[in-house]
Amino acid sequence: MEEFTGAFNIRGMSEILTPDRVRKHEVEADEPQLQRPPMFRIIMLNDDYTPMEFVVDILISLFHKSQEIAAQLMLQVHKQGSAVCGVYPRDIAETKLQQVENASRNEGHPLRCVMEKDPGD
Ligand code: TYC
Repeated sequence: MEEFTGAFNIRGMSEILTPDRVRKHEVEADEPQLQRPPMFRIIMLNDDYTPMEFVVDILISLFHKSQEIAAQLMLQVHKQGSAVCGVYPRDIAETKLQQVENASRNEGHPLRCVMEKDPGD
């Protein structure tokens, strides 16, 4: 008779089985999930030409800020030169940079962001 167990955390299996159908040798004990990806800050940079309204629109559409927070952030960048507008895993951060660049160039604006590893991460 086969031995069955109700344990979860099944690895390398191509199909999902209900716990009572899983053979013991196919199951590993639960392990703590300690790994998470390094995080990167997107820093928006000021320039003298991009219209304020366009920056606010970008912060709403690409960084999911509310109208009010977007306006505050835009003014922070305008007055202080830069501000963090989001923190993401590397590939998402790279995509955001590209999206800002594409949207800005399409409209003829020089708006730019840079990314840096989150120092608090
Ligand atoms: N400084 C720009 C202006 O006066 C506005 C601006 C704000 C541009 C934030 C870029 O990231 C930026 N029109």
